Amino acid sequence: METTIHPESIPDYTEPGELRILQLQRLRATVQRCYDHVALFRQRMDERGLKPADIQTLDDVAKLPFTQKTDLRDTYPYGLFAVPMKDVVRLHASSGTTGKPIVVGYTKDDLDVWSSVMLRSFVATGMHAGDVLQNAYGYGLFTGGLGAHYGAERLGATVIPISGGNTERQILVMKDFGVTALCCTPSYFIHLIEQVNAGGVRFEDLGVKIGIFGAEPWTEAMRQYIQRESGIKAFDIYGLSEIIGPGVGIECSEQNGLHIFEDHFLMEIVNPETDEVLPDGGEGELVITTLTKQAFPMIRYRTHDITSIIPEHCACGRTIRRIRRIRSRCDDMMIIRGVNLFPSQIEAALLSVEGTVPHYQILLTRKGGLDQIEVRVEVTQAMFSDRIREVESMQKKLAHAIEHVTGLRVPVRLVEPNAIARSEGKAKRVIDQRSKGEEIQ
Ligand code: DLL
Repeated sequence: METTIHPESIPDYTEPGELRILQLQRLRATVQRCYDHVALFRQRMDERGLKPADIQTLDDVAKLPFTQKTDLRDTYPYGLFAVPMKDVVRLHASSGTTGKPIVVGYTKDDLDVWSSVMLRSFVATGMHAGDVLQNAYGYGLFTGGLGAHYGAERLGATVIPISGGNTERQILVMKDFGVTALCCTPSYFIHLIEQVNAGGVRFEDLGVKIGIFGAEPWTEAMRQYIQRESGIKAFDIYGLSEIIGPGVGIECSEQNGLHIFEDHFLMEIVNPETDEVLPDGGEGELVITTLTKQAFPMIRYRTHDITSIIPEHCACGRTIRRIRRIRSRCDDMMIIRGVNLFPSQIEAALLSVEGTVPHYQILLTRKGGLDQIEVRVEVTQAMFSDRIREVESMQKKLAHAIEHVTGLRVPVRLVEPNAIARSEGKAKRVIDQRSKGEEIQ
């Protein structure tokens, strides 16, 4: 597919040397701004005897203190803002896992940068002015809806601000409004495909060509499933509220890694245990420093997302670097009988077996002081009504596929169609009942 070059996407083609000069200039300005306006950051710099002027090269970023999600909680709601509230024109929030949300703020310039990186993201997928985008990311405090909205408008696409949920209406709009591109979470898109098919319509007859999916981990196997079942081309988009929202990075027509908009976001990969910075290619935790954010700049933010930088140039011609799709969050890693296990491994294994639909949940319990795991997988109606023996053989096949990928024998239980709750946003794949006492099922 040929990539359309929109005038505003030109920075993707900056010479690498030029980019590094720009990054250093912006890094130094960001560090100075944080030092001057964010008490916690200044205190941490002072504790290390560091001054903003000590940042002389890009590698000096490693001297700076990390920022953690707990820092955002501890300074709730506005303690890390670097501008007075009169300059903050928008707030978003992401629901933390415990208690209070994380609050993030934007100046007018921040919103401008956000629209610009989202515009570039859409361009990378081959979208242009004239495309009709069904924006099924949630509007509201979640960054997905409004982030995609303004980027697509800026591109000149027609945006349908339908938000998440209300599947019947989503389908009606897809059928009647000439939709050519759609964005939502990959798990919700799978639900949409199923519901379209249930109404007797083939998804590929709808006219949707491009899907922009993110906000949760998904695998290459899931992409293949989506593309096969829907006939669209599916792109992975990455971002997080603390950095800007969606638009930190996106895949291009090569669909082989996500380009990070490095003129706005400086990336490092660190070993999550030792905090050591890894060379390009090493897998570890993505750490991001914002280079242009005004209201809510982030220095060395620990994303908890596991990936690696792809050292090779991309065939699409962009010189900004890529990361591999996010494998998992560090906190999603399960340790079962001493083996590290990621939900994405389970997903890839399940999708390698025909006859399942990619609705699954991983149930963690504790028995006799040991962590137990069970994988629940939905099967198609046809499969479910088959004889017990066939269900058993399917369970075995799935367990075998998981063992092949992970080296672990994991019990698999087939459940009836629709037994696993559908999400309109981020899917909940892991149900952790380990803290609820023993043997609760
Ligand atoms: O999910 C922003 C977003 C909206 C991204 C729409 C893409 C599309 P948060 O709610 O703050 O923001 O969640 C951020 O979601 O740290 C990752 O763990 C996960 N995540 C986001 N995109 C991807 C992706 C939005 N493409 C957290 N692959 C991040 C895997 C993703 N995980």
